[in-house]
Amino acid sequence: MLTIYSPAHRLHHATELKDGLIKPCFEMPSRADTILARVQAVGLGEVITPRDYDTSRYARVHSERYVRFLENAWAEWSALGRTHDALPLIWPVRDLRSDIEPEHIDGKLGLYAMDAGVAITAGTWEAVRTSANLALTGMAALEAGEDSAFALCRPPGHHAAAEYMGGYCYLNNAAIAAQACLDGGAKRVAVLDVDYHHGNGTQSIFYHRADAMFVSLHGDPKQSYPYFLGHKDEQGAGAGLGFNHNYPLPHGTAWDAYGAALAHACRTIAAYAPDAVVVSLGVDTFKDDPISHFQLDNEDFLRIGETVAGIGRPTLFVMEGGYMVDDIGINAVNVLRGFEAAR
Ligand code: SP5
Ligand code: ZN
Repeated sequence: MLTIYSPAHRLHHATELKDGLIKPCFEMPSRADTILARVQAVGLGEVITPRDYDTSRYARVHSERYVRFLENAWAEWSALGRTHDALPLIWPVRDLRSDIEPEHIDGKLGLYAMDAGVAITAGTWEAVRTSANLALTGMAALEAGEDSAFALCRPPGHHAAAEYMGGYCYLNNAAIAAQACLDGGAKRVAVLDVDYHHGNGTQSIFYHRADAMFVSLHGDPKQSYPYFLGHKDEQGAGAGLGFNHNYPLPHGTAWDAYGAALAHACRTIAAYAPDAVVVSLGVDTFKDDPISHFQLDNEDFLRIGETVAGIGRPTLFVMEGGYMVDDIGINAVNVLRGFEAAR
């Protein structure tokens, strides 16, 4: 399987607000490099660098003003003499207005963030746009006839919606790639999200659409981040009704229940007959993940890959979460090896 990787991810190395304290971010550079080392150790296949794409490709799923904000945020923040990470500190909840973009960077950060897990640093934009380009390059490989590809994205993307960042995510790499697939002439695309956390951004982007199905297995939002989306009754709206499927699962979920839900999810996708499948590949479902609460072991990730292979469509894997760095390479590459073995 082809892997798309760039060392540009290292330009983003941030802090986050966690349990009331500013701490080093769990989403750290060693994650991607550990996965790359495993890809090379097992000889998964060729590793290529991404093509460059215009920001208009991101604006197919994000608003123009949001993309402009991401591009300029560090310059506006550092112009105030601030040299530490940029974090939001006020949010337009409920009846506050979000239609008028504030001029001050503190207002913009609040408008465009859902939480304080998305610090912006000097190198963030370069890493973020390169991460999206990895996913676009992966989708281009499928369009050129590859059966599958692995976009080793960092930072991740699935919490980012049309106009907000959150949960370590800035641009929604999976949604950008899925939209590129449709823009290339596909009729239907499906996104399968196996990250521990609900992919609220991807769901939001495609919620009213019938040409993009979103299917997610995740920790029940009553117990787990992102808390405010990901329930079973969210089934899409308008033309998109029936094309959004959530599988919220309780703390402690292990392979028996997880595998059954995944098999059901994959049958739902196969029945939709998408031209391509984008897998939001988080491995924070691992039993030793430091911020999550499922119980999958190393071998279970092989089974995830096998089950996804059964959908039988061209498949782009897009890296999302996973914070037990010691095992992240084994777990992510096990999904890809399980997939290949079953094809
Ligand atoms: C891409 C991705 O996986 N983003 C995850 C963002 C999660 N951010 C907040 C996590 C808070 C978890 N707190 C649980 C404490 C467990 N001891
Ligand atoms: Zn996650």
